Amino acid sequence: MLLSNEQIQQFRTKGVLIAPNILTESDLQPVIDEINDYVDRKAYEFFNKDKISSTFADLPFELRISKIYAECKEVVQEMDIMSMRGKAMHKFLSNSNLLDAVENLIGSEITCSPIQHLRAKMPNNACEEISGLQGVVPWHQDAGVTSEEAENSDIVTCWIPLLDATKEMGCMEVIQNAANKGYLEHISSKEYGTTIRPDLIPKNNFLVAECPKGGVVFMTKYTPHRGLQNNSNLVRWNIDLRFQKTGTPTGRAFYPDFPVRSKHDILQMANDHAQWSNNWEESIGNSKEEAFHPRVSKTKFSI
Ligand SMILES: O=C(O)CCC(=O)C(=O)O
Ligand SMILES: [Fe+2]
Repeated sequence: MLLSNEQIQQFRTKGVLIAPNILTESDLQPVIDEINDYVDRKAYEFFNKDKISSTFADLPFELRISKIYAECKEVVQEMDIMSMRGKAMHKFLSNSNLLDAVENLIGSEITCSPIQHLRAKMPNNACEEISGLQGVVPWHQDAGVTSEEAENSDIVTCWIPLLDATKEMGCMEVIQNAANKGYLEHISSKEYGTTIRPDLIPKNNFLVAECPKGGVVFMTKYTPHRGLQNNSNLVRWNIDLRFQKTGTPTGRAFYPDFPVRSKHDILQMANDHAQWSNNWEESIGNSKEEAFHPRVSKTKFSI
């Protein structure tokens, strides 16, 4: 869906835009069906190995995985875009309603960054220990988890809920009008993960970024944000994708990026699921991740 001039202006000045009605049910449903199939497969696999007490087959999308997770955390081990490598998800990466809006923000030559995730943020009562893509995320800028070579890349984060994301469910919180400060030093601690140095976190213009299904939260790579705790009984499902101008570094050169919209290029990987999937498989197999240097400061800082 195209953005209005007012929305584009808002993104430029505030560094964040919550835009409802970007995606339709038929854009999202194939992705949800594919995730449901994955959860179903895992449920039967674990049930047959006596790892869980039930397949929880009668529970809906927003509940089922939390019950499985409470009994067996392994269920999320391979649950991300690059490990599932599903056909519907691959197709969604070049969804035209989404790209129409992205084009309004970064122009018509668009590359899909390999920094992309599927998150099932678990209800706080699902079990005692919740971490990674299932847990809370501390204050950060996406530039803080990207290497410095992407400094000049114009990257837009698209945070896409798969059901209405409310404060109670642990939607994001964003700091508006702060992206123009550029990169803020990040530190990494065992307890908090990678986060903006606490004394550098802006003190005002907070926005709880509730977003209805079909909507998208757009952010720049310098927009400070965090993921709140899920205090509801439901799983807060979302995907977060990043798009940027083709030809600019993604900050993860060893993972596959590919053009998804262009007036000149042939969109080969966007049209070829097998090629995309193989590229991911190979680069994960080569585990070049050791070569990845996020911009986290090495200096000690206690929080
Ligand atoms: O989903 C969350 O809670 C945090 C997501 C995030 O940091 C991102 O999409 O960049
Ligand atoms: Fe983020």
